[in-house]
Amino acid sequence: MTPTITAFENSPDRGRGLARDMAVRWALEEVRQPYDVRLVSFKALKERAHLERNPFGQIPTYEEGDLALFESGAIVHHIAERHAGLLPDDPNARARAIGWMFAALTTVQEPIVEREAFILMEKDRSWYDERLPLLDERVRTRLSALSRRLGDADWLDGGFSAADLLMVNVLRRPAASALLPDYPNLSDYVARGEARPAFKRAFDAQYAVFAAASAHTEAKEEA
Ligand code: GTB
Repeated sequence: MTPTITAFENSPDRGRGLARDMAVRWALEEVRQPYDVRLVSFKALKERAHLERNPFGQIPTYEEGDLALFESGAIVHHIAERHAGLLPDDPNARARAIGWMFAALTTVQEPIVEREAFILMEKDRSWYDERLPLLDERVRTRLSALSRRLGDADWLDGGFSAADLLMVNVLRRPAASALLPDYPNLSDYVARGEARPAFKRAFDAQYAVFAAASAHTEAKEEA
């Protein structure tokens, strides 16, 4: 059965593949599972039909037969459980990979999202210049530890897994990528993830949505 995911009809990231449908698209592409996409407007996110899919009124969601899921991490985990290739078979290695999935979405992502929200919402505040270095430092604490652990390995724990997929996705967020040049092995790690054919297919698919929406807007403006 072909799953259906949701994504922004008009993503504010302008086709940069930063919204969280990207992780789900990437996972589906890694396992070569075709999927349909239901594009949702900001207004529709908060309407009943979508709130039944996700009570928080967010994308991405995932529907497959009787199953409806929300939370990108849970969706990627589900895809990884159902298909070969995204989690190791060895039980201990699998448990560690799942641990790294949580680490990406909690320990590493939290300070990154905090920095991002601060830049977005408090740029004009008097305390901005004083507080930003503190938030930078919190992100750096995580990036330093991650960089030390990764060392010169290609991936977090053996072969590429759903954990790398989520971690690369987190490191691609602007608030992390701005600091990444100080961690060359992490920059290389992200580049390795982005070089995967499945990543490229996922990126192109989400970019096509942005390109179509832009063409539509331009045509309306010219009319
Ligand atoms: N924990 C949830 C998950 O991982 O699935 C978080 C989902 C989430 O944050 N969804 C966002 C959303 O639907 C879109 S991705 N927001 C609408 C709302 O809350 O009303 C977050 C996002 C949005 C935009 C960019 N960007 O423009 O760069 C990046 C990330």
